[in-house]
Amino acid sequence: TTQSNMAKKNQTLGEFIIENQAEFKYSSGELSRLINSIRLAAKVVNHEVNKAGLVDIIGAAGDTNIQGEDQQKLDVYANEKFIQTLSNRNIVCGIGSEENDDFIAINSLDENNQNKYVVLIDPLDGSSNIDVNVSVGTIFSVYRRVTPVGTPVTIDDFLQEGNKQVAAGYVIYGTSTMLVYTTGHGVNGFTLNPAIGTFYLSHPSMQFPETGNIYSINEGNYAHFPQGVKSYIKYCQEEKEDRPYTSRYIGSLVSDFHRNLIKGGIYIYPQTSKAPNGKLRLLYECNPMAFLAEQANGLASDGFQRILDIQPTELHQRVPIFCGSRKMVEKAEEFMKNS
Ligand code: P6P
Repeated sequence: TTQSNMAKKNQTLGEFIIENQAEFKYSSGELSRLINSIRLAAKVVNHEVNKAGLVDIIGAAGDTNIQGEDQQKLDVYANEKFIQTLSNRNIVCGIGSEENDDFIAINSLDENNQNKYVVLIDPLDGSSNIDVNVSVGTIFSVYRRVTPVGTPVTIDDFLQEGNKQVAAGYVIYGTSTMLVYTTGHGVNGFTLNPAIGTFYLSHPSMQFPETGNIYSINEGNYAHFPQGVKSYIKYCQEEKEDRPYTSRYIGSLVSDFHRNLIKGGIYIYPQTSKAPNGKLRLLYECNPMAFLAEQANGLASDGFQRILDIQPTELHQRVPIFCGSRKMVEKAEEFMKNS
């Protein structure tokens, strides 16, 4: 973390972005404008999420997305808001979203389109939790395009290894609404003051504790886990040294990740019989969370290799993920490699 990340009492997100503009290397302020548009969309979506139970915005919109999941109206709403905000500001040349089968090219037929960023987004992850008033989140991932500016954006601009990300983060719509993001210079958390619609730097330079005693996994799938995962779960539960650990599983990736980032812990979504490649998507869930994890001195792997080194092959592909406190991920990988 650089000197400029040192917390300034009550610094706002706007001031933080300006102060750290210099760190967005090669960026002519576009990346700052991109983060600002995420900030705006987050406030708009937060407003709807916070009153979800009050208006007839809940309930399946009748469609299903590519994942075959019921599309809740709030999913659709959040997707539209983020796409609209990112498109209107003429900052990105393409968007890939969990809610859209194919990527969206933005003004790519305009040969004057000098925009060099593409964004991948899960507009409302864990949306099935909305009906039961459990925290949900938005996850985003930003790359510099690989095709020349002024030409149509292609799938290659989206299928980049996670180690090429220039920014990544999430919004968590929880007991408070926070924006947590990185541009490769550490992880910083901003809390929204809804009364005035301003995000304040509340968690400067966030770091995973080296180890922890919380493991997050859906043990309902135990019978179908790989042996290495079964052995690691038994390791977490045995009465020895600093164990047994505590099992905490909210069923909302952003919430489980955020709690582990603050308290220490590991989140695992391994392969199961229903999900032979795991359930979480590489491009707009695992890669952004892996970038954040590593920037916060944690780890993220598929059990064997760094998530950030996986070469994507298609927009909605799924990978298993083990992420969180360094020592806990290393231990889980030991069980995976020796099973
Ligand atoms: P399961 C929510 O649908 C999600 O994508 C993540 O937010 C969450 O961690 C996971 O799936 C929960 O999946 O199979 O345990 O219900």
